[in-house]
Parts: sequence; C-alpha cells; structure tokens
Amino acid sequence: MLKLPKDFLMGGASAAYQVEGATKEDGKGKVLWDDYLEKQGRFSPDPAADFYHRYDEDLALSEKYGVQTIRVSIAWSRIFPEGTGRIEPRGVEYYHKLFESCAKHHIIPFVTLHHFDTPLTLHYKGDWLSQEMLDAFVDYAKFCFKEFPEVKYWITINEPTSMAIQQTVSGTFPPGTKGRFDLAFQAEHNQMVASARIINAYKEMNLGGQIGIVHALQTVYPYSDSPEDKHAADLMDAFEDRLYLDGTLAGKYNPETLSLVKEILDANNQPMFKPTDEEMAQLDKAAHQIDFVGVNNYFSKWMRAYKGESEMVHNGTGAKGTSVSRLHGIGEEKKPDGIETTDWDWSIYPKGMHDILMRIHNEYPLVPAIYVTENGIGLKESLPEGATSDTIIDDPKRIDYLKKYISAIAEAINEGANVKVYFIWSLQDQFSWTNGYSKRYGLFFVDFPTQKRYVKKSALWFKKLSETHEIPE
Ligand code: BGP
Repeated sequence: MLKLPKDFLMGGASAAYQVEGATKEDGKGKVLWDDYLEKQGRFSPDPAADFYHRYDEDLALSEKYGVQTIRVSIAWSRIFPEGTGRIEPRGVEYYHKLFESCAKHHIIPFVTLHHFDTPLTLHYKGDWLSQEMLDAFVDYAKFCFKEFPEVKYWITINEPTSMAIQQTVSGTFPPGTKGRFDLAFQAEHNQMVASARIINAYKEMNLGGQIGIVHALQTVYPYSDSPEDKHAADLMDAFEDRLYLDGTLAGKYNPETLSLVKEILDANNQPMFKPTDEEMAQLDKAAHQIDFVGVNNYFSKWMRAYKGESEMVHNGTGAKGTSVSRLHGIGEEKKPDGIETTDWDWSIYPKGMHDILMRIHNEYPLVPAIYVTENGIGLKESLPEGATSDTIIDDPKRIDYLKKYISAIAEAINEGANVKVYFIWSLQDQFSWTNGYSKRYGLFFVDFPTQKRYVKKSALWFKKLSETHEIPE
C-alpha cells in the first residue's frame, strides 16, 4: 500500500469569488466578473456557497473530516474597493474573523492574493497589461502582509497563464478577447514580475512565513511519434507550462523556450514581449528566495500538428465531446483512443501529475518544495430525494479519481520529489467561472438554493487518508 509522509498536509481549496457570494455587501468594490456575468446572464456569483457568512460552519466540517489546511483567497476589492487608495475596514475585519476561525478549528490557512478577481477599476486600466495595476498589486500585497501576520503561507497569484490565455486567446474570461497571443504573453510576463516583486518585498519584511506562486500545469504529450506532433507538443508546453516554470523557478527564460514562444507569435504575426533588465533582475532574485511552487494539475494534453486557423469551443455545460482546441501556430489537441475523460472533456491521467512533479524536481532545483494546490474532478451531482441532514452523497468517481492521483503523487515522493501538501479542488461545491454551478468538485455538497451543506463519501475517504497517511483502497 502506498503511503504519504508523516508530515504531509491534506487540504481543501477555494477562491473568494467562487465561494463567498456577498459581492455587494460591506462595501466590496466591483471586479471584472460582476458586470460581465450580469450581461451574459448565464449565472450569478451570488450567493455562491455563501462562505462570507458560513465560513465557520465550513471550517468546523473541515476539522471534523481531516482537512488540516484550507486554501482561500482574499478578495482584493473587499479591502481596496477601487483597487488602490481607500481602505474598507469591514473587508479587513472579515478576513481577520476568517483567520480567527481557522485558528479556532486548528486549520492552517494558505492565502492567495489574486485569484482571477481583478478590481474593476484596474481591469479597465488594462488589468495585468498595465503598470498601474502591478504597482497597486504590490501595495495591496504589502498591506496584507502587515495586516495579517497570522497568515504564514502566502500565494502571490493563482495561475497567471490561465488568466491571461482565457482573457485574450480563448476569450472565455472577461474582457473576452480572442487570438491575441502577444497580449497573453505580455500579461503573463507582467504577472511573473508582479509576483517576483512581492516575493522579494515579503522576504525583506522578514515575517518568517512562506511565499510562492501557483501555476496551472498540464503535462503535454505528442499525439504520435512524428516529429511534427512532437514539435506541436513542445510549442504547447512552452505556451502553457515552460515559460512560467522558467520565469518563476529558474529566474530566467531559457533561450529554447523563448524561440518556441517567438515561433508562435511569428506564425500569428504578433510581436514578442520585451522584458527589461530590471524585470529580469526581479525574477532572478525571487527564484532564489521562493519557498514553494503550487501545482494545479487536473488533466493532461496530447498535441498534433495543425496548420489551419485557430478554433476554440469551450464545453461549459458538461456535454461530453463538445470541446475543440486548435491553435494556429501551435497545434491541435487530440486525445489518443482509450483516454478516459470527464463530462467537461478533461482527461483523467494521473501519470501526468507524476510527470509534472518529477519534471519540477529534476529541472528546477532552486525551488525547495512543491505543494499540489489544486486537483480534483468536476461531476454532475444532485441531492437524493428525501435527503435529510444526515444524508451522505455517494461520489464513487471522485474517490476513484483521488485514489489514482494521490497515488501518483506518492510515487513521485518516493522518487525524490519534495511534495508536502495536497489540496483537493474543492473544499465545498462552488461557483465555476465558465461553467456555473453544475460542475461540482467539493468534498462537501452545497445545495445551491438553500446553501445547506451535506457530506460526500469522498470526505469520509479523505478523513481516513488524512489520519492514517495510507492511501485507502
Ligand atoms: C482552476 C482555477 C479554479 C477552479 C478550477 C476548476 O484553473 O484556479 O479557480 O475553477 O480550475 O476549473 P473549472 O471551474 O473551470 O472547472
């Protein structure tokens, strides 16, 4: 039987906008999603899981079911409603109460400073493409470091790549721009610089905690052994993984990575981003001080050569087999026969988790530790008829998924990777940015009309693992 190390922590993850609800309460400023979602009319972020009012209940459940740590994010616009300047004391107070409740329930908070929720004022100024946004972000981060000394684990930014790609390449995040690889690379570079500036500032403040960044990392494989398919996989890897591993964990961009990036941009007739010496110095300094990298891994990708125009169709409803991803200058995603997928077309491939952990271990020796900051499976689930508060929701597919992925993590640890923490996405069912409420990930079921919580069987499985560190059958 595979085992996890004795000091390994088991956690549950969330993000402010996906759980809190209360988007108009206590002086919170608007974020990029508010008007966008209202206009789209598909789903509302209110009340989501109503975590703003029910955090204590969720933390009590967490304690009961062996969740030792939770990943939450601070909603920047609760504290600075306009992104900068005026401070809203009710927002500050809310996070103090949340961290107090964590302490009461013996739960360690890992706190993300930016999880896809740029304040609207700064979004309109260019979001991650604007230097004003970067400066405001550094000020906000320093404020949080001083205000919340009880937090000992900080995450600068969640998934710079998925934010940028979805904002300006696939157009699934606001403002919904498509096909602008140049803007995505520039925004990603800027996020890495912002993250580096914050890491360097945090270390200067000598607060004794840990700080790192979280990346979305999908392991990319070629569809076949042909040189063309292998090259498509290299391009996709540079686009989604390698540039960010280089920038944040090596502190410099490998020339080979940059030439792959340039090839993508040239094919799309778009200009290359131009880092300054000062920015590169910040990246280098931060890579030598970063305490951990957070890995979000759910699925892997297979690429084959493709010469046509870009075409992307997002499966946002769970209608299996409807997603399309063909990127001009990169390639086409195509899963080999026999690869299992979820209803949202995400592959289930635990080896991809193992391989990404080993790659970081082998190729990025500066980073001291790896934390799996998100992993889990989105499923369609409903409350059985006649459910009472004791009803336990049966979710065998989630247990199976967790067993396979956590075993893959245990194997990587046995091979030398320094993986210390695992966060399931997600702690409780929550709002999914482009899929609404039908894609459930939680250990705890949330009945969305009433926001009442129910335990899932996976929570019982999780508790056993957390207590014994043996991966239960
Ligand atoms: C990650 C995000 C999370 C979360 C998760 C699941 O990329 O950091 O915020 O949403 O993916 O994705 P989805 O909600 O699209 O299924």
